[in-house]
Formats: sequence, C-alpha cells, structure tokens
Amino acid sequence: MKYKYQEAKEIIENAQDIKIYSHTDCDGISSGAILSIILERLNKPYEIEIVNLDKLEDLELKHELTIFSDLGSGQPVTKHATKDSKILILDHHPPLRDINYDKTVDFEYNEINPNFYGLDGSIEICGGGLCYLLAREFGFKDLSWIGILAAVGDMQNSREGKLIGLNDYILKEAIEEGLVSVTNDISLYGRQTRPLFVALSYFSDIKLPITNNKNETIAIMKKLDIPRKIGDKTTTLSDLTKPQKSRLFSELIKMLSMEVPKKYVQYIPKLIVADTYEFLAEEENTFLRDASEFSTAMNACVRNNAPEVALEILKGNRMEFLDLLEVISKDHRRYLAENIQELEDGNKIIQMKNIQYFDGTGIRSNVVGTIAGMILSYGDWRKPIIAFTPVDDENDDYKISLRCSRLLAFSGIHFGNIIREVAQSLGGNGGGHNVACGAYIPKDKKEEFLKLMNEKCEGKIEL
Ligand SMILES: [Mn+2]
Repeated sequence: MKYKYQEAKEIIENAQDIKIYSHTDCDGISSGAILSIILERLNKPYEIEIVNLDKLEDLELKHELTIFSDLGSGQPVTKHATKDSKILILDHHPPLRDINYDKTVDFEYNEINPNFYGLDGSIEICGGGLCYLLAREFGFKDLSWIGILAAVGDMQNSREGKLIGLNDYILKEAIEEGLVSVTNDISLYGRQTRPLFVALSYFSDIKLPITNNKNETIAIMKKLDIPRKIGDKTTTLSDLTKPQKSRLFSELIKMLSMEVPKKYVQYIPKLIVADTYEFLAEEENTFLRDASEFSTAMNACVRNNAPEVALEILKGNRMEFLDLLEVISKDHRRYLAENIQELEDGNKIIQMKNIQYFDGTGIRSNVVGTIAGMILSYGDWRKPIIAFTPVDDENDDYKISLRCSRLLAFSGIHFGNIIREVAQSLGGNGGGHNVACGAYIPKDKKEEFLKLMNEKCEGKIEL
C-alpha cells in the first residue's frame, strides 16, 4: 500500500490536467477537500465534481489524470479508458476489480483500497483517511484532522465507540500535530452547541422517559443539580464538570437498565460512552469544534446541492462560506422538522412483526434516511425502521433507507448486508452500515421487499 502511495504521488507530480470525482457525503467532501488542497499547494490545475454513484456508470475520461475518491472501486470507471488515460482511485468500498488489475490494462491505473490488504474499509479507514495518507506523502500532516472528520462522518467509529486501525494511526498523528483531542465521554449529539436539555431529549436508541420530552429532561437536570444556564449561556454537554457528568452517566445507566431486555444489558455502556473528537484549531462552543457536529454540517451542504460551500469551509475559507452554511443548515433543519412533524401527526409508521416502515413519498430521497433515523424514537426502537420514497422526478423507482437502534447492531445484526441481499434478489441494489443502510428497488417491488425484510428479521431480534 505504501508503494502504491509513492506511485500515486508520482502520477500527480507528472500530471498537468487533473479531474477529481468524489462522493456526495461528508467522507467524499473531506476526500475532495484534501485532494484539492494537495493540488493547490502543488500549483496543479484541477477540476472537482461531487457526484452520486450513478454518474460513474458511463463516464467519459476527458482529462489527463482522473482521480476518484470515496468512490470508483465499485463502479465501471475504466469503461471508456484509452491507452493515454491515467486513473487513480482512493476508495474503501468493496472493489470490483482485483489487486492486479493494473497489470492487465494498457493504461496507467492505480487503485488504493484497504480491502486489498486485509483491512476493513468500514471501520479501519475511509475515503478521507486514504486521501490523507496521500497528503502525508507530500508532507502535509496538517490535513490529518480532515481524515478524522471523514472517519466520524462515515460512522467508522460507531461499532467500537472509537477509531481503530489506520484511523487510529491518523488520529495519533492529528494529536501529535496539536489539531485534535480525544476524550472518552458521554456521547450525546450536539456537545458543543446544543442545549443539554435538548440533546438529552433526542436520545433515541432506546425509548426512555426523556426521549422527545423536554419537560422530563429539564426535571432530570434539576434532580442531578445541573443548571440549565451558566451565566448567560445555555448549558451544553461540553460545559459539564466531571461530577456533573458522572451523575448524568449514572442516571442514564439507571434509566436504560429499566428498559432494555436482558440480552442487551451488556451493551448499555456502549450506548452512552464513546470517544469524542475535538478540533483544537476551531473556536470553542461552535459546531466546528466537534467532529460529529462538523460532519452533520458537511452532510447538510451536500444534501442541499451546495458541496462547494462544504469544500471551501474545509479548505479554510471561512468568512463568507460560514454565513452561507448557516443559511443552508437552518433550511435543512426546518425541512427535516416539517417532515417529521407531518409523519408524527399522521401516525404514519406502520408496524409489521419484525420491522416498521413509513411511506416517505414527497421527501427528497437524499434526506429520507436522516428522517428515518430521527423518527425512530417515535416508533418502536426494538425494530428497524424502513422508509421509502421515489428516487427523483425522473425516476420513480424506490430509494429505501433503513435505520435502527445501535443495540441491535451490538448484538451482531448487520442490516447493510441483509438489505443488500434482499434488494439484489428483487433486481435492485443496496448496502451500507449495520445500523444505517439503504437500497434502490424497482417501483413494483415494494410490497415484496417489505415482506422479505420482515421474514429475514424473524428470530434475530429479541424483544
Ligand atoms: Mn466513504
């Protein structure tokens, strides 16, 4: 892999006309930002495009060198290659072509993929990490923090509650550079910016008395002697003292122990404690300071067709782009809230024996997963929730998204694999993480899909 990186460095140094394709999510944006910074520092002319995977099905290669990051391994990107083409792929998804493919073609081809080296591309390194290792070849260790952002955005830490493998190697470098700090701490989303009484109300892996109930979270904070405000500032998780945190920790353990079936009790601590990552060059009490909050903002940009805003922010162009991001994030949150309200008011979650689902028609397909994750706490946390919506205006096949409580994944269920199998058996495709995954299926296969998913989950979930 190291040798492949040296080769990649040379290909870039010798190229004058470069095109980057990267993926439409936080990892893809982070990958694209790292590559852009490398090329800018080398004074290389380049273009970058943030694309969905289907864009690569029939791609013309019009530039001297085409770089694919966080995608490419699983797509037919060599279809139109000629003997003058140069292709560099930095991807962590399961590869279509094998490790020796470069020796079978007459053009320059370099694919760097952790799966070739016995590394697990879903937890040990992601697209952004792979791009950082390239930056490292050029000595740009100051970009290590973006590798961490990418990994968190890609949920690489979700199974273990921390970064492992090459991700951990990059983390150590980022710490050495003074750019990132890691703390094993209570893990609630929004530690830097979200009021604690709100953050607690979003607890949704298990339905607790505090879930979606701010009166209850306020009462509990009072009981634990945690003030709602410190001076003029609303208390966030990052403000808590050690004793306050340990009181909160005990309270959460107590609440969870009362709700969780016996089989899952052993996983309770993993639900509330994890390593969290802070970016030390960013201002405190801003979303930029926390890796998880930062990654949400990057996703909001790409899902609202503004990847360039995310890219500029990662490249350090903060002034005007932070203002733009604020507007995008606000609209994004409003869109999510409106749709969730509608689903909730209409009692739209339909229960089957082992799964639950809702019809998300009208919801944009690139946010239907986010909404499924947020609506889980209104349904039954013991079952995965499945949402479907038409792909877009031109394509009325269904985009499916599935989310579930992390507890189900801790006990070994991998919904990414289940959904892939079911979708493929119906002429579609799918995959993803154990707790968050998706699929595309033909429009007339919806009923069959739900029936098969329900059957596949039989006996796997202990209630
Ligand atoms: Mn990725």
